[in-house]
Amino acid sequence: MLKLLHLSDIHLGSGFIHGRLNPDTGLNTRLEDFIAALTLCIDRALAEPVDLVLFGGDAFPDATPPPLVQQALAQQFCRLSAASIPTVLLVGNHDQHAQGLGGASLSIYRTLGVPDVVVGDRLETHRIQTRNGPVQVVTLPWLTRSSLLTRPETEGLSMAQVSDLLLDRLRVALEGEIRRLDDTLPTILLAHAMVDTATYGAERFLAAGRGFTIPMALLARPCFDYVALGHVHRHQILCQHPLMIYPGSIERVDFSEEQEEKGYLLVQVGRGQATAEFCPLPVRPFRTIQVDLTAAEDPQVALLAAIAATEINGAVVRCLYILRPDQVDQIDLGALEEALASAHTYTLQAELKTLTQRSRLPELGTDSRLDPLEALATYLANRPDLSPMATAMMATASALIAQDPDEDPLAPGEDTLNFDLEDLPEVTDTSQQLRLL
Ligand SMILES: [Mn+2]
Repeated sequence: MLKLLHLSDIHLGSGFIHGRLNPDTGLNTRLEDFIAALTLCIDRALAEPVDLVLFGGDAFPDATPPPLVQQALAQQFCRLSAASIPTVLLVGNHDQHAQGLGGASLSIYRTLGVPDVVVGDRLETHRIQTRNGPVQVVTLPWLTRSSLLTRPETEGLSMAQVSDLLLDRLRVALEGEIRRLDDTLPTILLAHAMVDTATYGAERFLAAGRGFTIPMALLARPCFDYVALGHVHRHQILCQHPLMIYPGSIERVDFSEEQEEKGYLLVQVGRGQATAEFCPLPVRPFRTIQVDLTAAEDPQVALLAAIAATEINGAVVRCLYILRPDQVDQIDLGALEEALASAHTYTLQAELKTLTQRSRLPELGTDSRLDPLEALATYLANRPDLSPMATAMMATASALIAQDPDEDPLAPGEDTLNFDLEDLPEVTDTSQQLRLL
């Protein structure tokens, strides 16, 4: 049996908005968090030690990470290389360069010839010699249309037809790899893919429109002893035979991952068998405090109570509260900031809710056709607050409608909208002000 560590979706360098500057290092604290999570994965691989490390793709937010971030990742994977632990780095959608093939942010490891590091940027089979014998790893990086189809082939086809054609191509290409496998060796498929039976999170939006979904049956082939997946940030087991697992991301990329446990997998693989153990990582908590204060007698007290009831120590916190416009003055932001001071970072997001909703004018039903002047008259009849300017508005509207469209509507000498702003009633309600704008 081989022992391997499977991790995925590092996204090193993302989520800075949830961090702050660490004055001691000059780094964003979220970069430090992500590095710490990755360091724990590599520590474990070395401590076991495992025979092989599989990375399921999405090392960075994009294919051109800043040198500082690129180096932070390299420092960790080079520890495996130094310990002669073979590592497969698969290319995810975030690692690919938008134009054409190659240039993926992980290809540098191949260019530099880093010992024991294999880069999976195409569909191919790697025979890898580990301390516990040989293993074959089929790498299936994120596929885009251009990696399997040419433009003339897709011309005039619908999205669904293109998708079917892509899957046909993939089926044939994968079949080719499978036929060349040595069926006496433990065999692993390492794929960065959106599998149709998975439960998605933010990655669905992050990858919008650029990829395609692969049916599970296409990957769940008996020739594979373990299918190591990447791309979906939520850890999940998709299949038992063969064992097919997303380890998920190693840190929370955004609030959509607030409830998800983060970690990596320790997997034992032999020919015809595999078992996996999910190992949670102690990552920074995210907390959402959501409270509707519109019915609260004292909104400040209610909001402070909601904050006090939440474990915010060292967490990334967002505090969402709903207020009536007349309650705005009752909120003391300074006191809220004080109450949130033990959070790692926090945001306060207030939403104003006007309780008296504006009703649609029954006279302006969808079935009746009104000319614009009639519509304006009906509107003004329902807005007594606008009565001081009603006559002027009607006159101006008639003039505008009667006008030759080529003429300057406000040319000198013509009637202009003429009324005294002093005549308007004093408006105190914010919602009324907004309606006037
Ligand atoms: Mn991905």
